[in-house]
Amino acid sequence: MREGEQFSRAHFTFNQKVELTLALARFGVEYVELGSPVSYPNASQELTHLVSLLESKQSKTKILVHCRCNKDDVDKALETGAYGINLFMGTSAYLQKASHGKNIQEVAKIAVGMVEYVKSKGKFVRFGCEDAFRTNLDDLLYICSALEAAGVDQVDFPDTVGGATPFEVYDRLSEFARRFKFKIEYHGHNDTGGAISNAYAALEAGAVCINTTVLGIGERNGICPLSGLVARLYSLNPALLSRYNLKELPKVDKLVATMLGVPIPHDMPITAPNAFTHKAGIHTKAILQDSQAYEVLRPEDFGIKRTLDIASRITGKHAVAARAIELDVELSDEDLAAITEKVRYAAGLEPISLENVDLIIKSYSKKAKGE
Ligand code: HCA
Ligand code: CU
Repeated sequence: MREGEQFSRAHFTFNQKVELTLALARFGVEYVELGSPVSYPNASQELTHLVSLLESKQSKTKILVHCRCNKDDVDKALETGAYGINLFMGTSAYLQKASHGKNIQEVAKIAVGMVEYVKSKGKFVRFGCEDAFRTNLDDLLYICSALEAAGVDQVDFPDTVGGATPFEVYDRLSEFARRFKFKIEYHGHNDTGGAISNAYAALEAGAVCINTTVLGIGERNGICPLSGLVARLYSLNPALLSRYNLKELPKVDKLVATMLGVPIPHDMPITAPNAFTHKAGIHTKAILQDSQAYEVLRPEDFGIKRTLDIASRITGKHAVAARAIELDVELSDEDLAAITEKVRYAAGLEPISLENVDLIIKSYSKKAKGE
């Protein structure tokens, strides 16, 4: 939710945050990351309320608070009763210069101080090396050694500008997973369209925590979408996702789209309006025989119905025949061929609807002909 709120069109009210947190908990996410208690006037009270709300429901979902490495901010975050603190600071040369003006030794010193402080309070703490993929390897190793010695639980490696390739993500994270004992987290932006593949590469490299947002919203064009990561993993092995309530996923995406006043993007895995719509005659014929012929995901596992788009100029007789059965209209082979040609011809002139197709089919029914 912290990254999601950085999407320029997002302005979640407190009630919307409550609704969204509960929806995410129903889906079964492990953590909800919320923004800093000092990010806006009521942030601290809202955080406290959301923490106790999840506790009162005995939810397994935990709240983490994103926090600058600043003791006052951390103290306020700890007061909310959240499960843990997500610290962060820029580590790349760009951010050392343009963001805080500190070199890597200074950054490490501040980070270590804050990690030790949070640990002394008995809380989960992770540190995010902002812009990790443009951070000099020696600098990254230096700060990670310091964080490990300080007892950090988890380190996040964000691709802050979304420029990393899946191979870079895999190489860097597998090296850090080999060298260090802390848990590896990945947070990847989508500036070059690779957020889902990069998140997957991170998991293969040993990351155990992947940041996602609903619909992939976030700063600029956002990060890895939740449904994208779910699709990526589900197609490999559904058992990887057995802890989640997959049928809640379309509801979560719809909820956020409604809150933002935007449609679900046409290319969103699983939840796009046409993610399971088949159109070409060759496809619909095969799908009617075996849905796996043209599907790598099973829509019914997400509570979604597959549809055949038969009202098109590239439709085929098998799709028309299936629709006739749905309409309880009996057709001869010649009628079926004639209807298919009519639909293809009509849809070639201008877009037509399923109702138009239904009218054509019904006009061939024995009863209609008799009359
Ligand atoms: C930000 C940058 C961040 C932080 C990620 C993190 C990024 O603060 O907006 O702390 O895990 O992409 O680097 O979102
Ligand atoms: Cu980010």
